[in-house]
Amino acid sequence: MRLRYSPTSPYVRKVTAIAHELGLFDRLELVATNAWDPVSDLPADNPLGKVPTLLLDDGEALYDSPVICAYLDALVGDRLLPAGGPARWRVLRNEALADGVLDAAILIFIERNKRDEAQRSAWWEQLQLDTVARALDVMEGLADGFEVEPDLGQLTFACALGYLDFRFPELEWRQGRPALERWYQTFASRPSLQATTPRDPV
Ligand SMILES: N[C@@H](CCC(=O)N[C@@H](CS)C(=O)NCC(=O)O)C(=O)O
Repeated sequence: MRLRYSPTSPYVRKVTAIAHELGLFDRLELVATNAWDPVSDLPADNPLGKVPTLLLDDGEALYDSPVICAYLDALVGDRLLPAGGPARWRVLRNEALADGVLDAAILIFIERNKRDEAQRSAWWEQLQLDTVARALDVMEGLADGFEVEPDLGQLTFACALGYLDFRFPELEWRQGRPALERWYQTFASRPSLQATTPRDPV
C-alpha cells in the first residue's frame, strides 16, 4: 500500500498512528506529496486534492482519513473500531468530533498562513475558534469515561490535541479541562503517538 502524505498533516498522523497501533506501518510505502502544489498529480488519485490518500495494491485509491483508518482496522479484524453495536457509533462520533477540531484548526491555520492579509477575516477565525472551544469542552466531558484499551476515537482525540499543541499552543487547551489533560498526559506516551509526533521539517 502507498500512502500519499505530508509530514505535518494531522490527518496523516492519524493514519500513521493507527497503522503503528495495528502493526501495519511497515506495509505502508510513504510517498511525500505537497497537496498545495498547483501542479501536483495528487488529484489524479484523489480529486479532492488532499492527503492522506491511500493507494491499494490493486490501484484503488482510498480517502479520506476516516475511510483509510476503517480500512486498515478491517484488515486486522476490527481492533480499534468495533464492528457493530452502540460502541461503533460512539467511536465514530468521537472520531468525527476530533476531526471537527482539526477541520476548524486547519481553517484557522490556512487563514493565518496561506491567505493574503487583506483577505483575512477575524469573524471567520472567531467562528472556528468557537467551534474548537465547544468541541474541546465536550471532549473534556468524555475523557474520564474512556476505556483503558485505545480505540479510533481516542487516537483521533490525541492527534487533535497534539495538533493544537503543535500549531496553536497559545490556545492553552488544557486550561479548565483537567480530565482531558490528565487523560492526554498518559495516552500521548503510546509508542504510536510518540513515533508520529508532529514536527516542522528541518
Ligand atoms: N477530511 C480529510 C481532511 C484532509 C485534509 O484537509 N488534508 C489537508 C492537509 S492537513 C490537505 O491535504 N489540504 C490540501 C487542500 O485542502 O487543498 C481527512 O480526514 O483526510
